[in-house]
Amino acid sequence: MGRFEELQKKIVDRTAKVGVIGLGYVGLPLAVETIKGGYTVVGIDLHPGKIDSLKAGVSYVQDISNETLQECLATKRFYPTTDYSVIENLDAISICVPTPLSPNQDPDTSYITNVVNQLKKYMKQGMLITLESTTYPGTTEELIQWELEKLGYQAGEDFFLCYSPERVDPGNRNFNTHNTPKIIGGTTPKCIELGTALYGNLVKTVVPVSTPKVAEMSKLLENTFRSVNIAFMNEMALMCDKMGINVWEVIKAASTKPFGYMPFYPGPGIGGHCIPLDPMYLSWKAKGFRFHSQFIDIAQSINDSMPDYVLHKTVQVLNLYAKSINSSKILILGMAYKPDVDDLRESPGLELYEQFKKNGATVDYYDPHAKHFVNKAGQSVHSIDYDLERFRTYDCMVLITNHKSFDYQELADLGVAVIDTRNAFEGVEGSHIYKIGMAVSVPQQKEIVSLLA
Ligand code: SAJ
Repeated sequence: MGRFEELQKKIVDRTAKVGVIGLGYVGLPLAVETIKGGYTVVGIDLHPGKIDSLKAGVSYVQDISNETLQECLATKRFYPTTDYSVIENLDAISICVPTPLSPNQDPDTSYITNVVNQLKKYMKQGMLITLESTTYPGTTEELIQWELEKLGYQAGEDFFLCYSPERVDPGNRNFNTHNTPKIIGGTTPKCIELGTALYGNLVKTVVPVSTPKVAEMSKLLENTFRSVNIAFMNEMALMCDKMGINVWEVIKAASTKPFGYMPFYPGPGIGGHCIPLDPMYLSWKAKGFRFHSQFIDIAQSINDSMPDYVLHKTVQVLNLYAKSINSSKILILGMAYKPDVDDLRESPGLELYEQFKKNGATVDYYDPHAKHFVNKAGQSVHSIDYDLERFRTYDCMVLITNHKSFDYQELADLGVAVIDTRNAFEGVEGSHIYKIGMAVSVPQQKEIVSLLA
């Protein structure tokens, strides 16, 4: 029996031992689905703390409950470890490690390369290797296939290689690893057949495509699509502000179109582990082909400029009350990068915190999910408590993240000037509520007096 047939049989009869490398918000849910699929799973992660937590049945991933984790441990088919040498006993591995950007916005594929170096030491012939980390088209071929073939192995014969982009949306209550269609591209038809067979036992729908590059590019298309459309809405907000039109009402009206339109919304900028980063992977790789993606570059510059616009809007509003940002007290409401998550990565709120401070304001924040962060000065900054009497003492409140748990009427009733960057206060009355994408007109002198009253 050849290597292909042997692995195919192990996938069908569930005797294949599967490794998941990288146990974060992508890898841990994938490990859980693989265990539910009937396989023995070895979870490998660099961080001993994560492994200890998993062994103790305590989840650190928002979408995996302790109960689910403990059920996995109870099957006696889940082995968390920091030891890469277990790879030599595995039949398949999925690589779910981070792909961040370097300080100068270039792809940082060092996590993938580190895994490949371990594979070179421990991989056994006949195994299926699937990369899931979001990355530029060509990564699977250049950083995995070519590296392993230097050892004399042949992809599609001595090992089988696929790329299957993660589509995990943390906090999404409707879509999860199991029910989100999974694209998978393989180096050869046999690779695709084995990848499709394994993932077909883990998730509801598998979408085979011809090559890893097609799969890599499809993921970047998905997220660049979002970045460009969000940037367009941000530009519409800037335009409507200049033209004295309410961008939120405009978007609401356009959203009534039942076809040929898809709503996106302006905001204080874009955060998270995907949208700010993924398009940079694509534009970086395209430049190597002397192709400069104007959409990606323009979208990045518009999205990155939004914190400056929110700062300007805050200065405008304080000015209405004859206040200077310097020595004002500002409260940021919501610091996480999107509603109802505790993730602060790339959150525009962090940039605004720094800008408000740089302009002499005293800045605090309240976020029931994202409890603390380390600012640029290296100081640990903690969310203040939900204390309405204390909230009244601020000169303005800047709503950055529209968590569902906020009581917007209660906050509006404080009478403190609000700069709303998400239209979170929609339907809440109050002349002291100002929104991005809407002009702030300085009232006539007598009106200022009443504002100050
Ligand atoms: N944002 C806007 N306006 C919008 C939508 C988002 O300003 O209209 C901002 C958000 O506040 C956030 C950033 O953009 O700061 C990214 O938001 P996101 O909704 O794209 O959330 P992410 O980063 O968690 O994106 C993930 C992605 N999932 C994967 O990459 C697997 C993305 O592909 C999903 O489409 C997205 O979740 C989703 O639909 O929620």
